[in-house]
Amino acid sequence: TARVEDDRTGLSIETLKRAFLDNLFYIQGKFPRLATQHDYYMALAYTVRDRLLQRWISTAATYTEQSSRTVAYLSAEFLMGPQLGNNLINLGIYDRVQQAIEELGLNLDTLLDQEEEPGLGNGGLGRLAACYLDSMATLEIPSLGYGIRYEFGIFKQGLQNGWQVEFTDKWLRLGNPWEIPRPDWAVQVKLGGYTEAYLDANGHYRVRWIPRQVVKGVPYDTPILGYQINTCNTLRLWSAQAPESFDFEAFNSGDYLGAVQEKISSENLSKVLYPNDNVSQGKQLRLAQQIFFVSCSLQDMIRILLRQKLPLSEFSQKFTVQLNDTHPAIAVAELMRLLVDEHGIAWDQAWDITRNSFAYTNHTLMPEALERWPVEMFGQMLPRHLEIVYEINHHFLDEVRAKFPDDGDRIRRMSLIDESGERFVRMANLACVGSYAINGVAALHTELLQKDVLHDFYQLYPEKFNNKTNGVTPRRFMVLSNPRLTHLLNDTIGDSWVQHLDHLQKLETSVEDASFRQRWWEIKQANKHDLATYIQAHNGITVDPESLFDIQVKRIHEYKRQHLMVLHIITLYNRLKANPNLDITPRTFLFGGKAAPGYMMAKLIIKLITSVADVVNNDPAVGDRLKVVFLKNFNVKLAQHIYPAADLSEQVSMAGKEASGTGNMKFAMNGALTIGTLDGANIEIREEVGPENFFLFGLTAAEVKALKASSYNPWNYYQSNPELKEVIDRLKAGDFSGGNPDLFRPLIDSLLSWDNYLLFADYQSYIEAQEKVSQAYRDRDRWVRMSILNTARMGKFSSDRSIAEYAADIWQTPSVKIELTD
Ligand code: 26Y
Repeated sequence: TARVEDDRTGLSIETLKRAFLDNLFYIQGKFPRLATQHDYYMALAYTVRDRLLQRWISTAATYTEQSSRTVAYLSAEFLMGPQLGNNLINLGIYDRVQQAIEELGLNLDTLLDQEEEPGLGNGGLGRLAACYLDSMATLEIPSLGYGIRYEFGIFKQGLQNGWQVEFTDKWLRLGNPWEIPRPDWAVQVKLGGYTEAYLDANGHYRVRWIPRQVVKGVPYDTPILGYQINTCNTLRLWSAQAPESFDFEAFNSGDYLGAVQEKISSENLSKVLYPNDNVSQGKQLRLAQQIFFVSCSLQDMIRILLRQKLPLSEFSQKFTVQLNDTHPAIAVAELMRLLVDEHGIAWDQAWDITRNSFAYTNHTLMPEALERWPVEMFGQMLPRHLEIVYEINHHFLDEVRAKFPDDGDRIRRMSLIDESGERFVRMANLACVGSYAINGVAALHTELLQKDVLHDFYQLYPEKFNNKTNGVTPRRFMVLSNPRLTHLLNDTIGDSWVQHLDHLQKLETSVEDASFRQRWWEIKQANKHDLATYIQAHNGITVDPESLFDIQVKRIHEYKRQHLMVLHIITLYNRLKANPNLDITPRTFLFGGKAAPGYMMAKLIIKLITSVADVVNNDPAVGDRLKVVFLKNFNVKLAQHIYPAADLSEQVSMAGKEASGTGNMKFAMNGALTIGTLDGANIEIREEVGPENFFLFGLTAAEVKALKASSYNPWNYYQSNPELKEVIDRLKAGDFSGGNPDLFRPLIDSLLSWDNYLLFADYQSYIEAQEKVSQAYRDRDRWVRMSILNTARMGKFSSDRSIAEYAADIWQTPSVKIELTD
């Protein structure tokens, strides 16, 4: 008798169709005549989730049986992007599902487009965490991602009259089929109140913390499947709730409204993601979010350890805890508290365990991003943690004094407490002291950490420092987002590159093959055509797919210098106005990115871009030669349409400011050429692709430092460079603001009087490099060769390589094979 495939695990087209219709009926409660496209999306998502669950359970069972050493990746942000398409790719059933869906008279792209992406991150740091989860699963490394289940993720960006407006991101409104709540594993987190000392039954001095408030953390799990492997790890996000017992008391005492208030204030903890990228505001609720998810996660790890019958002394053998920047760095004090206060372990032993458990990744050189909490606020919310921080500091400063006697300045700089004015707890210092490894995210960044930002810690603990250059997952950013290119690559060199990105090297011989080059060109054109269609639909602007697509997408920040690209656009515009018949390379300039809602200068940069777009796009003298487009609400979903369609990737930060960048990698993998400074990972990308295949400009980090030390004056550049002067003068005159000279004044004034990020110093070099870009693009054959070589040489920038290095050098986590049991 023919065996009927299981409805929940079978992968044949017939079974997939049956399971899909079943889920539509029994989960969505709809039948085809009433179902919306979103209902169909949900039915498909549940069909896929069932197949993940089978692998997930085998994985959990294996890890438990083997007590596998596990990475706990602690991050306040996970910018996952849509899940359905990625899971289809990793399950290896994309084509089959596409066929099944078509046979049912539906369209897979339409269904994929229904998914509301979980925007639980700001930008690079959060997206890196998501790429790393994919790579850890693919490399079969046991891992748990721990974070916050924000009810509202990063705001949705709208444009009104060219200005950014923010809308709440209600991503959970229609339900989230990918998560499974685990209320039985809920834990409690204490806040506020006071501490008191007591003697325990053995006469030992102990401290107990009497909190003012207790919040319940409920975990929601999302399965993270590796690429064509059975490993299915977990992303565990904590949602804050009021504990029943707590508001009950208030209720019984008659304070009903107070009880409800308490509930609201508890649930606030996981309400909304702070939308700041690279600036810390020191807000109390933000500190509460940090202790909330960190305490939940550490308690969860201890539960797992004890369930496996392992003693607490083996915490650091069972887990290695990666701190994604300082956002979870309070974990150092919290683990000490759990071990010493709650589990009765002696301080010295607890400190050994703690120091062997944590590793810290730094992501930024921006001074304003360094987190510091006013001691007053910290002590109000976390009275016991403040005592513990003081105690750690006491021991630590003794250690510093032993190695560097009579060096008061060093003590003041390294202390966990900043006492130069109002007192602050320094989270980077806490992370450095409490971790066995400290890493930067690109070679230059790690070097600058050692030289500047963390120099004192480097002198004390040189052996802790190491570099881990970032990477991105080729599954999402090539296979899923660029199917045309993927087919060509598979046809040409087979598909092993998806797991071994360095195999793309095999493409190098095809550079000489004219028909391959032709296919390469046609694929880029087709991708550009798709993006042009999107732009037409969303912006109402007609762009020419034959023009050079010149793109900058990332958070809006002065150090990233979106406005340098604007200076170039106005320069070209001025040239065309002066010489209408000028033969220039037609370009489409594309921008995308969100500004932090409180960052006025970033918002003004968006208004500048949209204002320049209005003038340039509507000037008949320009015709179709220049088009400027601001794509609103740049997120992972949109990013996946953009990278494959780029000719030129703009990576133009002031050297020494962008820790790594990861968009730079996504562009280059998809065959875009880069115009960039010697900053972050740009340096390593240029090394890999070859200087002849990269458009370099601008000062080096060392030159930036020297110029700033020698009292830089932007005014001199303005006076001595006629094209630059004309650009600024036109802005000043109001040529791009309907004659209003005030609109962009804050921006112009800042450039003319400080120019903190040296746009004027780099202007001429940038313009000249752009000239070379325009020339290169005119020679199609040469351009295509460069484009192919960029893709062929990007092997290093797979997040698989990064994660393999973390595993070997920091984590010491062997991979664990998962067999499917049914
Ligand atoms: C303090 C808090 C408000 C804060 C929140 C978010 C501080 C920083 C951030 C985000 C930082 C971030 O995204 N950094 C980026 O990390 C990427 C991954 O390592 C790098 O590629 C990128 O250069 C860096 O800016």
